[in-house]
Amino acid sequence: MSYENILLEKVEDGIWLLTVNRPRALNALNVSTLDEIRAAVAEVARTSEIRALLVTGAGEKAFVAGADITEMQEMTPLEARDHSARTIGTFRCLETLQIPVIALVNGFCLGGGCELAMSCDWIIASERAVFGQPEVNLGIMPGFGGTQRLPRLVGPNRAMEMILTGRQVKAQEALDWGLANHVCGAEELMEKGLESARSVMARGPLAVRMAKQAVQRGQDMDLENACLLESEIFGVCFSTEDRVEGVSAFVEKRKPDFKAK
Ligand code: CO8
Repeated sequence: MSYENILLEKVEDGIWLLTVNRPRALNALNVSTLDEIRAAVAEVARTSEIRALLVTGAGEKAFVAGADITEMQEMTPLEARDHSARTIGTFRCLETLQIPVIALVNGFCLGGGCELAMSCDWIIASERAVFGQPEVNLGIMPGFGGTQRLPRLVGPNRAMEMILTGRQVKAQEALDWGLANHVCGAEELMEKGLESARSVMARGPLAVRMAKQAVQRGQDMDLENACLLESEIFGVCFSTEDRVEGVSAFVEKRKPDFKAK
C-alpha cells in the first residue's frame, strides 16, 4: 500500500518501521495521517512476517507535536467527538497488535503525539524528547486517550499535574517517571530501537504474543481473575511446538529454533 503522510517500511527481517512523515508541521496528526495510521496498523496486523514494529516521527525536531490544531478550527462538537472516538479506536488497534510495538521519541511528543507514544508497548526516548499534554493551553483537553493512559503509566498525581497545567517533561524526568523505558543520544535512537526489537525476535514468537495479551487483558481485571486468565493463556502457550523446542534447546545446551507453531 502507498501512503502520503506516513512511511511503512521493512527495516530488517521481521522488524518494520512506521514513520509519521509531516516534518514541516512537526508531524502533527491531521485526519488523513490518522486514516493512514489506521490503514497501516491493519496492514501490519495481516502481515505475518512482521514480528516487531517501531513507531517514530520524521525529522530531528519532533516525534509528533499533537493533533493538527489548524483542522480543529472548523470542527463542530459532534465532529470532534467522532474524531476523538475514531482515533481512540485506531490507537487501541495499534496497542492491541499481537506483536511488540516500540515508540522511538526523537523530540516534541505532545498532545496526540504523547497519546500515540503511550499506545505503544514501551517508549525509547532521545535526550531531546519532550513529553506533554498541553491541550489546556488551547482550551481543550486530551482526546486521544491521554487522560486514561497517562495516569496508568505515571500515576494519577503526576498525570494530573501534566494534564491540568500543561507541564512538559523532558527525557530524563520521563525516564524517572516510568513514561520512557530508556533514554539515549538522538543519533543512537534507531539502533536502540532495533536492539530492543531484535531481542524480542530472538524469543519464542507465540510466547511473546501470548504474554503481551496476558499483560494487556489483565490490566483491567482484579488480581485473582487476572491470574486465572494467565493460567489459561499459559496452558495454551504450553501446548505449542515452540514450548517443546524452547525447553529441549535449553536442556541440550543449544539455541532454540522457534517456528511459531
Ligand atoms: N498542529 C498543526 N501544526 C503544528 C502543530 C500542531 N499540533 N505543531 C506545530 N505545528 C506547525 C507550526 O504551525 C509550524 O508551521 P508553519 O511553519 O507553517 O508556521 C511548524 O509546525 C513548526 O512549528 P513551530 O514554528 O511552532 O516550531 P517551534 O519550534 O517554534 O515550536 C512547538 C514547537 C513548541 C511544539 C510548537 O509548535 C507548539 O506548541 N505546537 C503545538 C503543540 C500542541 O499544543 N499540541 C497539542 C495539540 S492538541 C491535541 O493533540 C489534542 C488531541 C485530541 C484532539 C481531539 C480532536 C478533536
